[in-house]
Amino acid sequence: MLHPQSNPFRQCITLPEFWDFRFDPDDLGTDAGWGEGFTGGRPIAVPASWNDQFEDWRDYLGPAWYQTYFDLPWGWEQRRVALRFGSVNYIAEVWLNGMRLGEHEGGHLPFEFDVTEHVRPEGNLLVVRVEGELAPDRVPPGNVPPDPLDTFPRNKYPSTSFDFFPFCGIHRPVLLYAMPHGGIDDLTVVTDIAGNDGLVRLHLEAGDAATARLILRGYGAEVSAEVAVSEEATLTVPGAALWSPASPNLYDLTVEMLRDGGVFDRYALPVGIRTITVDGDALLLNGEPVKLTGFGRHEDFPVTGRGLVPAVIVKDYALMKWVGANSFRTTHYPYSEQMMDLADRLGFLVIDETPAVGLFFHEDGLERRLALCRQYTQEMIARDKNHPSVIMWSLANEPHSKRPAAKGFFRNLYDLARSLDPTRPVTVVSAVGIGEEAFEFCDVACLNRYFGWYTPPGQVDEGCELLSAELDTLHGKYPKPLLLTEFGADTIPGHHAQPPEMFSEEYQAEMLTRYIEVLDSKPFVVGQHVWNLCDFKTGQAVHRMGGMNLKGVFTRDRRPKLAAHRLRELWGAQGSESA
Ligand code: GCB
Repeated sequence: MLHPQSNPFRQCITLPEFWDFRFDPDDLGTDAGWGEGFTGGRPIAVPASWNDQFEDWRDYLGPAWYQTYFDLPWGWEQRRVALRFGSVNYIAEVWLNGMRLGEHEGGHLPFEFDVTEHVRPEGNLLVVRVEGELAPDRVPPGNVPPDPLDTFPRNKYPSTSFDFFPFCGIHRPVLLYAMPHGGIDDLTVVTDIAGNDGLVRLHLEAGDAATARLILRGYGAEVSAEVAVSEEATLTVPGAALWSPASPNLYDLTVEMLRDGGVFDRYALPVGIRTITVDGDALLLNGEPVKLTGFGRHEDFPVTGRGLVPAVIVKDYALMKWVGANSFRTTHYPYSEQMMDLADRLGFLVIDETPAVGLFFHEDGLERRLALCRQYTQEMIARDKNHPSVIMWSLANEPHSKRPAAKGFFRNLYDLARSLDPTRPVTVVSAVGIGEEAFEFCDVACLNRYFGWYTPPGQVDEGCELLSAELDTLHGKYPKPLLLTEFGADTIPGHHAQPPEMFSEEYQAEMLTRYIEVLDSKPFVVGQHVWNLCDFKTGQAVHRMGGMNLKGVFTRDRRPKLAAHRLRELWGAQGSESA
């Protein structure tokens, strides 16, 4: 699924930043015909969650309605026109000029409608009903009955089965875009290395049985080819400048569609030539072992909630560079396309995770949850397959996999991911550890651990011994690369204690330091991701002071705690990027 772009053949506009908005707590809107337009709305910002924009509606997750008007830009009447939503959490139902276009389930991934037949030159009315209730047969699930097998039930309000606030609303831009009829629909790029040559394999999908011209430029090279649309094409780049965190080299690929001797469509894509493979215990980037340092993170910021804030993205990359991180996991859902584009440019390695967090395996609703997970896996790979920064797909975070159904569930998803993308390793991020049967077939094992925090609390020494022993046991059973994808401690900024004690800045710094010593001592551990880059909003719970998870090494407003300075020493950051 290509991200819309503007050039002489395509045009993309963003719909306005203020829409009309109504909460609908009694769910009257559908029967009252609000899809054809409603009155009495108040202004709301798009993109942004609704929860923090108004007083008194923070915890409201039920139905709400958005509407906006737009005119078509000049010259669009002859074009194919589509309407694209970057992310709406959780269910979106969409009407254009009173006509229901359809609906989409699941936040964090884009969806679009071909509206060529329904748009008017002017006075278009777009209405969206959004609803984000928590339910056991949704993914991620909520309002799940307690599981007797769960040794650490954590009650929260709202009752999520995950540890972040269930923000609702239109979270990423809504785009309207025009393309030529019969133009480029999709493009898949896979890169490889042969000696000093870079190989760029392309598969193009387009409406017309036409010819395409491919041109790859950069680093003194220009390679081109003309191919029939359905054909696989390979461009060979002699002496290729490979993509890596140290040198995030990106070539400019231009695809032009040709008809009657002229160009009628064009799409440009940055291409990073690199390989990512697993060999024994090692993760290899361009054939060389790579070790990941970095974080889990959240799309989370005051007032805007989970809405896209480009300045926060830039800031977070600057913070990650400053501490010496080279990677992150998109915990616990795919991040914005803007975030992924910058990962390519700035040379970050990304473990791209579906929104499947907190899965459980009671028979009730299981089939529906599997269907949703398959949908998310497909949508995520379709969206992100061309990013050199994406080095791994994560099918889920911390599934409650102690029931037998879990193994078949993940085998199904693993096979799907590998069939859609045979080039990248696939993983499941586990809190279960040795009993995580998906580790048998996953290419890499990812583990989250909080020894010295939740259990045993306050004891870093014991925690590190447990960690060390468990890593060895896991690796003994699953001889493959292992990543510690979460470890950390809640920390109140400004709270100090000597000797270190829980919630003090010293405890967090100490715990991370000691964990990193253990991880560095195990050659099969190829990655260390601290939980979390920044403090973030959660529901209310006894273990979530002020409705916040405080495991950030930066505060929610991005100020460093002691641990951020410590990581900078440990990970050897050379200093922030020059201006
Ligand atoms: C985890 C979860 C993460 C939580 C974290 C915690 O294992 O994956 O979503 O926020 O623990 O702080 O408890």
